Amino acid sequence: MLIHRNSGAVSPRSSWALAGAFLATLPGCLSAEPDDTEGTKAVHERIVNGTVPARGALQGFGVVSLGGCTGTLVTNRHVLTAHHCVRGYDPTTSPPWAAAVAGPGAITATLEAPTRNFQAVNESILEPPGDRTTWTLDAGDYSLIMLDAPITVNDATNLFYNPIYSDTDASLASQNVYCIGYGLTTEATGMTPAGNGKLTSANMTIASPVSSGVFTRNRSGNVVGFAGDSGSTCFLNGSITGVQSTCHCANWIDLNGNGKMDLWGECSNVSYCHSTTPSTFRTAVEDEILAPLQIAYDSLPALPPGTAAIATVTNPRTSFTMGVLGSVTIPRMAPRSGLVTVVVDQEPDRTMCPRVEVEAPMSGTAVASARCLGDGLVSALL
Ligand SMILES: [Ca+2]
Repeated sequence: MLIHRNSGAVSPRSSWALAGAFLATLPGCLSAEPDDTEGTKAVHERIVNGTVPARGALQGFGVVSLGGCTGTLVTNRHVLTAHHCVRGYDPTTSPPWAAAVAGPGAITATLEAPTRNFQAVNESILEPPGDRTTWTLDAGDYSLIMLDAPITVNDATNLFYNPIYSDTDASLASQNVYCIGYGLTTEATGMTPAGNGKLTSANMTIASPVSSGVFTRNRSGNVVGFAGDSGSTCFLNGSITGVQSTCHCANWIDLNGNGKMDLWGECSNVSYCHSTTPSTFRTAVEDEILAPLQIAYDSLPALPPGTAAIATVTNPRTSFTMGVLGSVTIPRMAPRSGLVTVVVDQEPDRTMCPRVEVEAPMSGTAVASARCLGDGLVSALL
């Protein structure tokens, strides 16, 4: 057997200290060089001692597996995850960030539904501002994946939207949140490496205070994030609160006897995890995913200026009423890939206005335009 417990030339205590110095900032993600030692996929962070849901029971949260990391659908075609999940990160190199981001098709997002999985791959990736010399873990460790096709959620391909928490970062302090991730669920024990990754959820508390773009979730009730949960979020009242970046391994077992800690398979105790806060990514993500919405109805025959036609406008993010005769463009309004519907509830007298459905494009403006017809024309056309 090649398995040893706290063995090797280096004493466990000094190894622990050395490891600790590194571990506080180590991400646990697929793209950060999986470790195949002893057949272990040391990887990615995941919830320990959480709840395993029935298959597909959590699909409405839009949490996807990224094959070693976790992501969260913001729309049917956008996945929020950690930056180190889309660009390799190796703390032993300088700079630690890999030269290239994952190319198109390199990352598969998988959503578990009750009877099958839905998948799509990355078409492009939005990275944080900066470059290899300025990017960091923890604060600012986020990316947005644009998928090549929509992922079906609750039987629809264009109705999904996960809002990003809109209040201040500081207001997250002490909040109880609902966390979902695909990370490992068991820590290393005795002769068994950490592993058993699968979709798991848990209620956790955000530590106080929240500042500098980072929040912490401490181990509590023996529940804590772990490798493979990287990129995952926790929900508060249905909103995305953050993106998990790093976890701290407080103790480990030298299962392969090489005198050093091999993440994450040898980690026997995770004490806390860090997430980047909404303020670090909210604007960049919303700029990317929210299309301007132009609504323009005219009429035939032309109606006098000031004639009202009031419509209900609905998209996956919001619903509101507005006058639709004439043309107006509303910035940052329609989730891209999402369905916009315009239903005219109050038509001008003796006029019929059609309902419009349009899918917001992945770039450019979403346009909902139509023509209201006077009743003389309607009967003539019929
Ligand atoms: Ca080892």
